[in-house]
Amino acid sequence: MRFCREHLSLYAVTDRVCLGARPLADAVEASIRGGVTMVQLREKSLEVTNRSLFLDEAEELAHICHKYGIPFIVNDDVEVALESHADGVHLGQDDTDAREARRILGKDAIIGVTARSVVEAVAAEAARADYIGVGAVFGTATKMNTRHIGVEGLRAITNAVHIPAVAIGGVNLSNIGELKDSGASGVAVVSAIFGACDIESACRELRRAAGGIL
Ligand code: TZP
Ligand code: MG
Repeated sequence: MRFCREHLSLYAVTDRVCLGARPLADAVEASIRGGVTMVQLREKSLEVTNRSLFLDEAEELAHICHKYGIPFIVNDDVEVALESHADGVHLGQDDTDAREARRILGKDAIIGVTARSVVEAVAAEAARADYIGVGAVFGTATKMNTRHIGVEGLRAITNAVHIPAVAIGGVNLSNIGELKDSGASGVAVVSAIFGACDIESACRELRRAAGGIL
């Protein structure tokens, strides 16, 4: 699928801890009905303990996202992205290099890279990443050991590169407005989506608010 910066408007990143017993596929479908513009499967424990379940989930989510015409991205694992027919992969600084991921997935793949500093952002752009994920912008309980860079840190990074940036980390309805004029093309959200009781309406409100920051 051809990537455009509008796909970053409201980027849902999955988390099974937030979901509890609720089925992942239902949650993702509800998020899309609520207006999510791109989905990432992020499985921090399964990727190590049960790769075949990770692949099954990726295939199921790829199918759902494609039914609604939005891109589906796999966190970390280039092989799972390839085998599940995902549209791309999101890579941290310790994951596969973006150039290597592009070689494996092909020129049309969507490659995202986490950037927590201007240096990392400039390197991601040089490696032909399609977008950067920048954060943690606000404090977050979802990811351990992450530094909180603030809106100023986000702005310094978006000013340093031409590729689109998505803000991640603690983004919710009450702070999303602070991202106006930050240069972000959208928000990547975990707990304010998948921890919500009503995922569809949470996404509808976040999508409306995300429209206000651009
Ligand atoms: N990368 C930086 S912060 C974060 C990731 C994956 C977690 C964001 O989760 P939440 O619940 O939206 O704060
Ligand atoms: Mg990673």
